[in-house]
Amino acid sequence: MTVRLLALVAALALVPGVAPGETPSPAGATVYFINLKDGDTVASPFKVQFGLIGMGVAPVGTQVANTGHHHLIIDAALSADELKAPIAADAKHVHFGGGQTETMVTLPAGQHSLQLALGDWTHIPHNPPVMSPVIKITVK
Ligand SMILES: [Cu+2]
Repeated sequence: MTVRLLALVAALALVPGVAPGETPSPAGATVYFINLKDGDTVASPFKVQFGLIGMGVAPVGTQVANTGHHHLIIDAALSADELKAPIAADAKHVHFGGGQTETMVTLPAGQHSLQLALGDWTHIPHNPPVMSPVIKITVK
């Protein structure tokens, strides 16, 4: 009896539990800017299109494996700690929780950095994080 119970406990411990900040991303998952590249000059407002390879887009609150929603990081970077928590929601961290794959962005003239980061159904980046390279653009 005791041995059986221990075996059951051991089996339950092996069930992969997904803790906050531990939603896995599949190998090769890539997020990228479809219509912008590093060094581009744009006129504000400008369109930004989000590309995603190897995963799907799902709205906030929908927990489906290998999905997430886009976040546009503007003139900011996510620290190691921030990669384990829900992404902030402010002017520099824009959420697309409805599953949007493009947006219009208004920024003042000058140089700005942009980065895409995928978040899970609770806005936490996947493990490993799925983020684009940072690109620098000039708004004229
Ligand atoms: Cu989000």
